[in-house]
Amino acid sequence: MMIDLEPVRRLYETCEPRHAAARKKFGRALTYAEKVLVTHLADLEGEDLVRGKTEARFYPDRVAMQDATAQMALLQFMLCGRERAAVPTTVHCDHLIRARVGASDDLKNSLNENDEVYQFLRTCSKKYGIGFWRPGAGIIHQVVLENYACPGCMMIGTDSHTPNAGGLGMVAIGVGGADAVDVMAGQTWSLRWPKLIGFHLTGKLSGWTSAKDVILKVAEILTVKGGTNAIVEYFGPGVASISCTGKATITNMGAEVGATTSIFPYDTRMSAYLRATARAELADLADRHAASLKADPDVEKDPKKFFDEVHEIDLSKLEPHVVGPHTPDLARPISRLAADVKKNGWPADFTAALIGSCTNSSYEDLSRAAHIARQGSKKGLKAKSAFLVTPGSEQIFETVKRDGQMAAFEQMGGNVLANACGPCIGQWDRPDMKSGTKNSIITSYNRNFKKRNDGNPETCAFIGSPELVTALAFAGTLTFNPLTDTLKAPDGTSVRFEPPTGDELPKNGFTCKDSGYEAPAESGAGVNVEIKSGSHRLAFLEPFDALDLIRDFDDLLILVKAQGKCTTDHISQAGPWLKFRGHLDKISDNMFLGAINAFGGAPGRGKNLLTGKTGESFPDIARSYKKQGHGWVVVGDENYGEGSSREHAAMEPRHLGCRAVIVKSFARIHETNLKKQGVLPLTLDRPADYDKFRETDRVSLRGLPGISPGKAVEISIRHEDGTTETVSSHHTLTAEQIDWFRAGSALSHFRNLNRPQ
Ligand code: MIC
Ligand code: SF4
Repeated sequence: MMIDLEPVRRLYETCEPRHAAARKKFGRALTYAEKVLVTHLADLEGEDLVRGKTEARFYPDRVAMQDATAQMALLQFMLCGRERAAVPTTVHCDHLIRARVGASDDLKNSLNENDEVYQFLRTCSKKYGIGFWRPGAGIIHQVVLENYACPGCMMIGTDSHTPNAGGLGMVAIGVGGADAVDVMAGQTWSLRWPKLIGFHLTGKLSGWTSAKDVILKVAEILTVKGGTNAIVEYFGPGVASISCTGKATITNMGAEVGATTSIFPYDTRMSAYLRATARAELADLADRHAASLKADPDVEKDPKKFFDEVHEIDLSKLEPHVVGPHTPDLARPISRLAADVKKNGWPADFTAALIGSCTNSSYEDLSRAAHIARQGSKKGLKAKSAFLVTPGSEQIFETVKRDGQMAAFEQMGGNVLANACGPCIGQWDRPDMKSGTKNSIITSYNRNFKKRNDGNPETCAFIGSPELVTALAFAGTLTFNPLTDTLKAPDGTSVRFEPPTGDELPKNGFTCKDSGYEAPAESGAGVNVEIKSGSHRLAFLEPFDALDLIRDFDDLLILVKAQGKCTTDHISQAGPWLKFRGHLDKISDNMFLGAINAFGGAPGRGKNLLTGKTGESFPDIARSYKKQGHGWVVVGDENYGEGSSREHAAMEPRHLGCRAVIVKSFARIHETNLKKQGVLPLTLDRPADYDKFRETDRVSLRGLPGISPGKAVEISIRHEDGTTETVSSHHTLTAEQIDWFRAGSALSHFRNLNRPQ
């Protein structure tokens, strides 16, 4: 077993007294999410806990990081002066592997291409007491679910899909690297005390309907920002009909509604999963404490008293769904897809079908998809489009290889990729498709923003369950509804698929000869972390300097006024840029390359207001402003910074001279990342004031020396014609976060505090 049971035993023993104290404090029973939160609070008695308003301080039990975000997190951790990570921490190499030809060649190429980065991560892990999962071991969230996720525990992870572990009853939250550094440095970690959204599940999953369809429906109900600063908690009789890995699919993709995390209560399906993944002792322990690992009985009796919002889904009536393109909340049942595709003129025939990813690569997922694959192959059908499979971990790969699911995919023409993120994060070399060509693809992944998978803005990406995607792959068209339609087999007969079935867990147990885990050194004293001078991939960091709160915030230029969706992919694209994740200056060359400027022009380009030149790239303009000592701001729309946890989307602007980001509303992780890096996140009191900002304006932020929690910040906008308008905005900085802002960044503040006197 990869986790130490002793701390879990101690935690479970504190549950009852802690929960009793919290019931007393709130004067009512507790939901399950609240139970886990209160057992991890730094000061249950002292904290003022107002949902969606106050910040609370926690001691999480564990940290997980993936290679693309761990580089920056570890570069920051190295500046903290600690010898070892204060809590159990792991690093997972999954994002940097390119999908080109197939698992073994792609892995070999990646080891060559990324050797320097992997060596850095490996030696850092060794030195600082961090567990290291080498390339090919699997995708962070699958590996965590199989080894570290633990009911009733709390984890933070430098990836927005960390909530995957909520499928095993854990409060698991996605954060930027600087937050991970707090926890690894033994400090408390703070989070806005979340609102609670309850989903009451009734009925039973059956037939074609899968866990994926539950979360696609949730995304439709809540939309991409409906979960912001809230935990989504599932309860009700329907919960029992969803396997543990199915629950993880649902909590994983809760990131797509902006939720802080999502969680299911502990149950027998979780117990079975723990036992199947060699954690029987943990299952026994959790079984004994089961009452602490679910909501109090009163919650289900009258949920409206406990949740800010309650929604119902009857699983027996839920149809399989498909969402997209371009946003995960554009949902419809499969029965309406054909008409929708036609109406909107999206290409009906798709060019690739992809299954797997951290969201949907469990044994059950692949077994159900393989059942469909076998039905088609038996009738002589082959996939009509490219069909790519990414297993979530080495353990899954070896097990489905042994049990025949892989062979079923290969027989229908599937290509098995490495156990890694691959096409899901844009690491997909697609020789078949020139950028700019309009086409559709369908995946079982979780994100489908423009350019996400193959860098092509003209690719329409749809998302559905792996079994549905597999069935569609035989048809090659989005107009096929496998629940009602038939396909023609080569012998002229018609083929109608039976609803998919598949084992939840392998009858003969999981198999894994080489998990890919490397334990850290007992003592890191002799381990040297090196970065080659002149490296293009890695560079040591310098903490950001403090700014002058009057002078540096006056007469700012507007670099970009982002129009519509501005996700972290728009701010700092992944794909080809992932290779510079450890080199702040180099990766800053991708800043805002996907952003649509409200002032017109091609995406990623704007006007240099100092030279008057138009059509320059945003990084070039920002560098020129910085060189001439001009600070700048970003103006943004709703849910600005939606999507991933990458703190590069905050560090790059900070590095190139951004002082504030002024928006209609923020996504949670990105707002925190901006605070951590010393960029002021401001929300307009009146969203319509967004329209007042013009391209040639000068923007001044008033009263910053006196900035304090809850105090408004006045924004004065001077137009080119000499007129001035003032708009009001608010920030959500706490007193501690104001200290970060004053110091230049959270890390600069930490170093000031710990500087030898
Ligand atoms: C993603 O799914 O967008 C990523 C890539 O996993 C990111 C993290 C990153 O940008 O490295 C996330 O979800 O946080
Ligand atoms: Fe990797 Fe995609 Fe999962 Fe992000 S969402 S961790 S890129 S598989």
